[in-house]
Amino acid sequence: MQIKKAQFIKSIADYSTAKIENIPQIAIIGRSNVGKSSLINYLCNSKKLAKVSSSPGKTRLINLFKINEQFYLVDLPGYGYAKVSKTEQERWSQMLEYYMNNSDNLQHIFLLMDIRREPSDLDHQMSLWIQSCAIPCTIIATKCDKIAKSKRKQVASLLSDKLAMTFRTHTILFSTLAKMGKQELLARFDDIL
Ligand SMILES: Nc1nc2c(ncn2[C@@H]2O[C@H](COP(=O)(O)OP(=O)(O)OP(=O)(O)O)[C@@H](O)[C@H]2O)c(=O)[nH]1
Ligand SMILES: [Mg+2]
Repeated sequence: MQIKKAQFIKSIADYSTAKIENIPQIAIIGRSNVGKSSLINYLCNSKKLAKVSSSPGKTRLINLFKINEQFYLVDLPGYGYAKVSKTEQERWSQMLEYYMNNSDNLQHIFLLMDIRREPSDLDHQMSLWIQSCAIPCTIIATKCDKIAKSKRKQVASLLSDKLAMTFRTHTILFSTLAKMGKQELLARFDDIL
């Protein structure tokens, strides 16, 4: 796939009342600061389509991007940012759970994992949710530029097992900085849609 057109459509606080088009959705999820917004910008050849921040917790709403007038790419709020209140964290988790249980057009989830980090409790919870909703998933190992080239494949190949995925999950090595993984990810879109 080639991304010819990418538009920001809207930010949604309450998915239950959101008016959106009946087109396929592909969602991007992962802990705060893992690189979700950067990935969207890199894929869409844009510097500022999605807001990137060095301070975690930037994306607090569900952001919808429409790609090639064909499907929505959904930037979900990052989880696990320690400095937000319990109430806010609870709100996030309800928002994500609602979305995952009610988005009938959701065809695939890209679960982003920082290649340097061990999966957190919330990553495990996310993996369980994804599997319990039976949504097909691909793991994206982000920030691959941060570890030695020789180690990347091996470290990334362990993620699926570490996240207790029942099926061996396709894993893509990715880095916006080193410009890695874009073509593989775009090819994945073709497979999904
Ligand atoms: N080294 C490196 N840093 C990256 C890469 N991708 C993103 N970053 C940095 O990681 C930080 C967070 O990136 P974002 O794209 O805002 O992360 P996010 O997952 O959208 O974060 P939230 O919206 O807070 O959930 C920024 O400082 C980025 O510059 C990468 O491939 N390599
Ligand atoms: Mg973001």
